[in-house]
Amino acid sequence: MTDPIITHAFGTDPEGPKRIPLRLRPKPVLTVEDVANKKKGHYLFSFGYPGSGKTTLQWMMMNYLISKTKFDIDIAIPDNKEGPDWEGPAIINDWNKQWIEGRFPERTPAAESDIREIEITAQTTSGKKLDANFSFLEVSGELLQQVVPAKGVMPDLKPLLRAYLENQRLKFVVIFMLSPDREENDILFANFISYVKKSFPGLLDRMSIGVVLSKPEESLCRLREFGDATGRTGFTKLNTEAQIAYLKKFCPRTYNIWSGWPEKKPLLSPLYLGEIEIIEGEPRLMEFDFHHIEQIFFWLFEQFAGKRPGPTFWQRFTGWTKEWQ
Ligand SMILES: Nc1nc2c(ncn2[C@@H]2O[C@H](COP(=O)(O)OP(=O)(O)OP(=O)(O)O)[C@@H](O)[C@H]2O)c(=O)[nH]1
Ligand SMILES: [Mg+2]
Repeated sequence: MTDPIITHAFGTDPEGPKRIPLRLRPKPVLTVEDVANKKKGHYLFSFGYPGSGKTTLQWMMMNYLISKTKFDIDIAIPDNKEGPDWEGPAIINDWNKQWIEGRFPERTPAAESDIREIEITAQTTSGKKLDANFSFLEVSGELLQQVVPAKGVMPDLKPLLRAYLENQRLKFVVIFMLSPDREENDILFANFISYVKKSFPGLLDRMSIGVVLSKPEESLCRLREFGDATGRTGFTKLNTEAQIAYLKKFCPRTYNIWSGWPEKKPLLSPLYLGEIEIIEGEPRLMEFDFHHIEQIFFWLFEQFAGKRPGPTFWQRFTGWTKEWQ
């Protein structure tokens, strides 16, 4: 197959159009039009300040899906306006290489044109036969914090992000990434909900929410240091009681949003990744732990597919559930 001729990449050429090698062509970029034309889709939208662990959640989830064999995954190569978009598989390959070395993924670049979408189909390989199709976005927290109004500054989101939220055929699972190093988390999350209510009527009905406590070791230290709303400090682990105490103390408006959500079970979970060591000033994941990410993924899967992965009736009946514990 010959390369198509591209004329616009390096300006006009008086001698006629040139062939441009694949590696020098402009990257296909997701456009507002692409997003507005989407006919359907389930989106995981991780939401939080820069550095709150949004990419880390998605990186951990993808490496869990790749490393464990409970799911067979397919990464989509969508046909966008500019041609086939290979960015999804390229990002996952990078994350997989970083995973092998225990390195965390890089911070997401902050321009609107840096927003990326990755679409996955995950099929169970054992237990109940289920599959889920969903996408997630790689967006910098710099762009998300624009939903907070200030004196003389209206809340806003970039047109590409608005295009997702405006498309009534799409459904969302929003995960609030609650990192212990930002006091203003509550302001960000509560203002996001106000912004959605005001700007996208009906969207909350197409949305599920979850709260993930990233960096759980530091979160527990913070709860022990400052105490819960009643002054209690003697928490020894970040169990459900401690997570709720943490939310009530440090994110009271988010707690009310979470506890009043008109859905049976909005997620609340810490995300412990495993053993982290600082090597030459850089954090490295030396030993990984998939327990939390697996529970988070099962919950996500249930939001997307309507059913939770697990053993079949017969496997439960005969006690053959080891793989799912
Ligand atoms: N100790 C610890 N560090 C973590 C954990 N999760 C993330 N980090 C660190 O936090 C850094 C930032 O995390 P990211 O996932 O890139 O944050 P982000 O929300 O995607 O940030 P932006 O893309 O800038 O919006 C990582 O590179 C890690 O160094 C965790 O569970 N424990
Ligand atoms: Mg990021």
